[in-house]
Amino acid sequence: MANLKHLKERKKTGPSRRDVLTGPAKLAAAGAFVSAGGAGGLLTGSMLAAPAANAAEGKGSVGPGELDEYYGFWSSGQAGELRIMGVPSMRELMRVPVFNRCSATGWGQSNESKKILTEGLLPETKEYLDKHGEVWLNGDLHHPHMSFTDGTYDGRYLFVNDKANTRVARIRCDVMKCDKIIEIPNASSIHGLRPQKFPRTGYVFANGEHRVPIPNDGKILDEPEKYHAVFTAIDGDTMEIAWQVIVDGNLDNCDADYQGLYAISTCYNGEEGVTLAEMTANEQDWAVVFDLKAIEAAVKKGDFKKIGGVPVLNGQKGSKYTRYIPISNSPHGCNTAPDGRHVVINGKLSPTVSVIDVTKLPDVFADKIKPRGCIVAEPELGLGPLHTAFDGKGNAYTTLFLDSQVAKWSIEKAIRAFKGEKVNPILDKVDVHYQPGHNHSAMGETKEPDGNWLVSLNKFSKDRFLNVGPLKPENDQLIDISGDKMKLVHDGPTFAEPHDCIIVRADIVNPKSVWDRKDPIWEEARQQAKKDKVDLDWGEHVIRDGNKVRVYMHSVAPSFSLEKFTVKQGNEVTVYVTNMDDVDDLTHGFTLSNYGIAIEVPAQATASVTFIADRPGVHWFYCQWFCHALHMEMRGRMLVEPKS
Ligand code: K7E
Ligand code: CUA
Repeated sequence: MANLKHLKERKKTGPSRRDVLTGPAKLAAAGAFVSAGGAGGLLTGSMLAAPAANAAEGKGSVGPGELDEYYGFWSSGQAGELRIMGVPSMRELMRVPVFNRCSATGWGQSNESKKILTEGLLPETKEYLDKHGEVWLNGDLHHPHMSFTDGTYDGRYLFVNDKANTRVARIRCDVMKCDKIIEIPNASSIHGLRPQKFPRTGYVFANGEHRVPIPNDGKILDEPEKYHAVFTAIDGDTMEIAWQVIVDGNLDNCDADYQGLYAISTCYNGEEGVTLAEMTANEQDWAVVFDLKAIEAAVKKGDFKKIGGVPVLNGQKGSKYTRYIPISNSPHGCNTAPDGRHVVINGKLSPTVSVIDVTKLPDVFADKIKPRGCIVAEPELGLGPLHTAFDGKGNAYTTLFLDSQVAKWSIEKAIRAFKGEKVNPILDKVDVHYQPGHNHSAMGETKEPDGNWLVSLNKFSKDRFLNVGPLKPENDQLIDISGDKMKLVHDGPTFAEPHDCIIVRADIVNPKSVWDRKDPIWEEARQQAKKDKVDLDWGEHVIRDGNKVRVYMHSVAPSFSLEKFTVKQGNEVTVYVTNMDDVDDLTHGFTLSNYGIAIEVPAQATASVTFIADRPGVHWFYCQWFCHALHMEMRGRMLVEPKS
């Protein structure tokens, strides 16, 4: 057993990995580090990278060692995680597990992640999962969006939806880890999700897509006319439900305005059918507009029903809280333009997009004009318009799913054409490969779009890459939109299934490189250590508490402070590992052989895992994150005494 405190100082002053890796000028320092047997000990001669190539070859190429101008935050659909990309290089930088199980990080297994995965679930879900000893480790994450202040990204949080299990999660941008997951009551499948843009987030709006009985307890079954879809406003600071509004139709996508007055959702299945034929029978569905001020006033006054513990308002047709704007059959994407005035509703089954002018919405709510009176343009763009992105020059870029194209069009020309002028709003079209869903431009959902890059997230790659079998990657294509003509510059294969992404200026996102020891994520470990009167930071303790055993150890490369600990067969064992290395990019892990256990312990963090030690014998634990030249030796033994 070795307290590794004496190693602390060297760790603090050691160069970071990036220092060691970039450039001969730093070699002297690296040399000292190597001989000290530190984290850099592994990086000998040939493994040192050449100095960064400065000259990028053409637009969109980012040389070795060069950094991207933008962070891309990508969803992953049924893979359930968030991905961080570099734009324009389209390099995948990191994966952030959210609704999935991650073998590398122990997300879904560590006590800290399990707490986040379970504490925000509804009581009936908790009961169901506890009964079956399960944790939900699948999700369908479609829409990642950053928190806003004053109409632009503020780098605090990312919010994401889970269509599969009706949840909304929050990711802290300072550490790029999920810190809250809540299940939405009264809803079935959260699809569209957008944060309030102004004055700040504020609300996170979440569309309950499927219609179900409320409450969905089995009393109503095959009576679809009694089903409802519900729109939810979540308080993004507390991750509690602020209010819900019941609507007609199925809620699909949504967006907020730049005034803080309205949220708008697309609805399909205005027929309220339950079969495909029923759902697409009518020529028109609608977009539903929510009057935020009227809803807030009603909540304040108590003009709601409390269902599932949250305030629920009726926003069905005829309600004063909503207006229904007829739109051609099955609209899909809903995108507010950076001009702060226009919202584009994408037709999907109709070749058109409908442009709402939000300055006309007060008149719609006052019944001074018909709901359709807020539509100021409706250009026909091509087949299957799904989603629209924007540059800062008044242009919109709409994906055409069936045509496998992106159409660039002028909002202003579309408005003139709608008034009857003979003008073609379509400025350009580019082929994408193939069948695009969402697209997104740099800073394009904020009031400060950059107008240089557009990413088209294409559902099929077909022949664009080497054949990898029946299951093929998707293809995320980078398009240069800085000129008059769109120019395709990069193909990027992605695994299942990024629906949506956002592209955020790098200076807005400033994550830490090491954790703060005071971080609240391991608060339970901190409290337990206090109760056990042990040192969480530098501990090397085994606490026996009846059948429970709590093992506290710390790590400093390349050792754990405990090289062995002994427990009895059947003990419930919790292992707390604290990584006391204070160097960026120095992550350790704790993998317990043949117990199916592996957790990530990044620099200055504590992580823990609990299991029943029911297999007698010698079980090695080891560090599974490559941390040091002696990483292979970073291990120890759990000795499990058999029951006599
Ligand atoms: Cu169009 Cu779920 Cu955003 Cu997919 S949704 S494409
Ligand atoms: Cu610590 Cu590998």
